[in-house]
Amino acid sequence: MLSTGKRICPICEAGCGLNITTDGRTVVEIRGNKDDVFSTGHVCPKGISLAELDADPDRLTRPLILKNGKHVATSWEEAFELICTRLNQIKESTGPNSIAVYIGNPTAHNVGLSMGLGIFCASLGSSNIFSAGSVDQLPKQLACELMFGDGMAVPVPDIERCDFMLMLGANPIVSNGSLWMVPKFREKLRAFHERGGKLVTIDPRLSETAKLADQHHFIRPGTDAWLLGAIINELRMQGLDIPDRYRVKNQQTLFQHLQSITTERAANLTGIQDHQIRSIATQLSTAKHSVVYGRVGTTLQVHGTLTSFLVEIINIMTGSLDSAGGAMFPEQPFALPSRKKETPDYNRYQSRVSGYPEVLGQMPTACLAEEIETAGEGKIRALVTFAGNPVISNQDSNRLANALSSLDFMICVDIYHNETTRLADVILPGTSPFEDSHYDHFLGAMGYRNSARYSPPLFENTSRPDEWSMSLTLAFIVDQGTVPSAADLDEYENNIVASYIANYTQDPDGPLFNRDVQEILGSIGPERGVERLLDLGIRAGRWGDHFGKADGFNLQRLIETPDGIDLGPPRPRLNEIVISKDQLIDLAPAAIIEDLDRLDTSGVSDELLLIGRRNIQTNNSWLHNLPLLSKGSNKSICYLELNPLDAEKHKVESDDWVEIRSATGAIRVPVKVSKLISQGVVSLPHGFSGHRGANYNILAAAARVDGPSATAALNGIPVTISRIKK
Ligand SMILES: Nc1nc2c(c(=O)[nH]1)N[C@H]1C(S)=C(S)[C@@H](COP(=O)(O)OP(=O)(O)OC[C@H]3O[C@@H](n4cnc5c(=O)[nH]c(N)nc54)[C@H](O)[C@@H]3O)O[C@H]1N2
Ligand SMILES: Nc1nc2c(c(=O)[nH]1)N[C@H]1C(S)=C(S)[C@@H](COP(=O)(O)OP(=O)(O)OC[C@H]3O[C@@H](n4cnc5c(=O)[nH]c(N)nc54)[C@H](O)[C@@H]3O)O[C@H]1N2
Ligand code: SF4
Ligand SMILES: [Mo]
Repeated sequence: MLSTGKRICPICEAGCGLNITTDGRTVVEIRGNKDDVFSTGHVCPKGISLAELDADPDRLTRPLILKNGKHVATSWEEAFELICTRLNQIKESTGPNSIAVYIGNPTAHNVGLSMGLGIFCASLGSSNIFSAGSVDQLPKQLACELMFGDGMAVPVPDIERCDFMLMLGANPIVSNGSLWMVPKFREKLRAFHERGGKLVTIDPRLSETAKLADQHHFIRPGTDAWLLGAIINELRMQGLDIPDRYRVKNQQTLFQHLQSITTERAANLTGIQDHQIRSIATQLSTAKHSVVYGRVGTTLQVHGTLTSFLVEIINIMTGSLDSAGGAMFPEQPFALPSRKKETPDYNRYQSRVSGYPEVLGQMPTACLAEEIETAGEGKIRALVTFAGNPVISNQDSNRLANALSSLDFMICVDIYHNETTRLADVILPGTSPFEDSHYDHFLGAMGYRNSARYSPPLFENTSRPDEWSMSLTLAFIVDQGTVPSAADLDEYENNIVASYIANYTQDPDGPLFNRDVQEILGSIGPERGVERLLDLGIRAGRWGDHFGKADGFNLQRLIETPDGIDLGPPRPRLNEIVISKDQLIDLAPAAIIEDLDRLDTSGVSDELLLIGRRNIQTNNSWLHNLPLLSKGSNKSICYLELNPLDAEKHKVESDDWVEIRSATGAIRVPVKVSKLISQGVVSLPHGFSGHRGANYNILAAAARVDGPSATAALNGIPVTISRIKK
């Protein structure tokens, strides 16, 4: 018998609400849910393909352990016993830092796994916590940490009210937004244009989004900080300064260090002419509501943190930061206790070999391989990955794969056998997305609009632990040294929930200050699971019932409104955002000024530079196996785009094969000659390997990083190409 259910798609940041038709345990059809208050019917091929993911016989359903060089299925008990023995041996003999953790991208869309692994990391107490953030957005978060004191406070364009947008290194038509939940971007852009809005894009490639822009400027990869610096100086010459309403410090220091960035020098380095730079500045200063937005092209490059920082400096100068139609700080119903702190979560400790700084409690993946390879106290001997595929997604892949193969013990929590998990001693399978719940606890505060949405599991999962309980079991194992019984795990979860409640009741600025922990513990529901923490955070949030207020939200209210509740456009709230001790926005943190000074010494290069791109049918390194998404040959996605002038120079034509060589390695791919890519730049998607395509990250040197955050500079890699016989 057919029935229907609703579920938020967990793949990307659009967060589409889906209508799902099921027949028993089988998904029959998936469509965009038009009634979803946030996504209003948006869906893409990846969302539709979740039916195939759910039914995929290759998706792992039983734990696997390595026996005589082969992965064989085993029971959960045996898998946990093995993990308990080995992890605790390593922890006791060489300490918690010899066990590293790698947190992959899908954890951001999986609330049970994400909160559970957080508890695991806290129990483990290792300083070697890595994540896909250092091959993605950490520079933006660090910029916000240094500026506002909160790396979780990332402003997003208020697209429904702005009328001028400068977009650098982002392609939301394909990516559906990033650090910005913006489903139906195409329609929103149309409405923006109908209101008279103007979009200017800055990208070395005429991307799918750039094609819809009012103006597009090709830029030499990695030079965005020059462009932004010059725009800031132009804005000053046009009479703009830091508006009085922003409470800031170190303004003069910033402007002094920016002085040497003249528009002429910036034009020379970026390839954008000086009159065009002036025109961008004029459009920014004269627009009623302007906003500057940058993504992967601005973070995964040599000046990722500086560039991200300068984006917000412009938003401040134009008065856009925190005002309607500008760069706003959205909110979500789920709230954490306030996070006031003495100093930024930055550089509190350093990596052992290269001395890279900690960023928001994490080490950069740039040092993962060397920390495994280098002998001595603190050497990484074991790794636990959660929903990540670092062998494909991280830099210097071949070296990293070798390093991972040399580990004493490796556990992967994943739903597939792939380039990373095949190296594991134990693989613990997650559930199908339809067997777990969904709440955007991380991205919910980056929506184009505020909303409250939650999806319960569509199907009951009876055959194995959900990822919250699995992570909690791992936490118990490293905490207590034994595998928990069901009763142990219940008690452990109760204690954890009670300690979370205590964090809220001890927060003098929060609504639960001084309330009774046990009383709250007794009234949050349901009985078990990550839902208890969700209920707690929602009830303690801005719209919450604060355990007593009539009409306030709790989780149950969200369950009863499966299409979500619209909570309106974001409101100005900078006073809540700036949590640095002096409550001033820091315009010149030392790490930024140092990188600004480094910028000054870089020169023009005429090397061929490699950059990445995304495709609507793919999502990083996974989903390629699903029939719906792998229609057509892989060659149709994983090819090198080359400008006609470069093609002529290298004597290659479309469909020829080339070897791309960098300082670290070489890969072979087919070519497509295209005017979409600027001269001197080539573009290739990441996430491929084997028969599906070549792995981009074999070409990325581990040491090529953004200065302040040591995030991988995966874009702008100098390469050479030569035609080969296929
Ligand atoms: N050259 C280049 N490299 C890049 C990028 C680039 O632009 N250029 N982009 C970077 C970016 S932005 C990112 S975010 C990273 C991504 O880097 P990673 O997070 O390391 O890699 P993914 O390819 O997202 O792999 C996700 C893994 O999670 C598993 N998985 C999916 N859903 C679940 C689940 O619900 N539970 C569990 N347990 N496992 C699950 C999948 O099987 C897959 O193995 O790649 C980065 N790498
Ligand atoms: N279809 C699909 N959607 C996805 C993903 C996917 O793999 N496939 N991945 C998801 C993830 S994990 C993320 S983080 C987001 C990323 O979301 P986006 O950042 O919007 O996506 P990208 O397509 O990587 O866009 C980066 C752009 O930067 C440009 N670029 C490269 N180098 C430079 C540079 O030096 N300067 C400038 N100005 N531009 C540069 C590239 O040409 C590209 O157009 O997408 C998410 N959505
Ligand atoms: S755009 Fe596609 S992948 Fe992203 S949330 Fe929507 S349906 Fe899922
Ligand atoms: Mo990402």
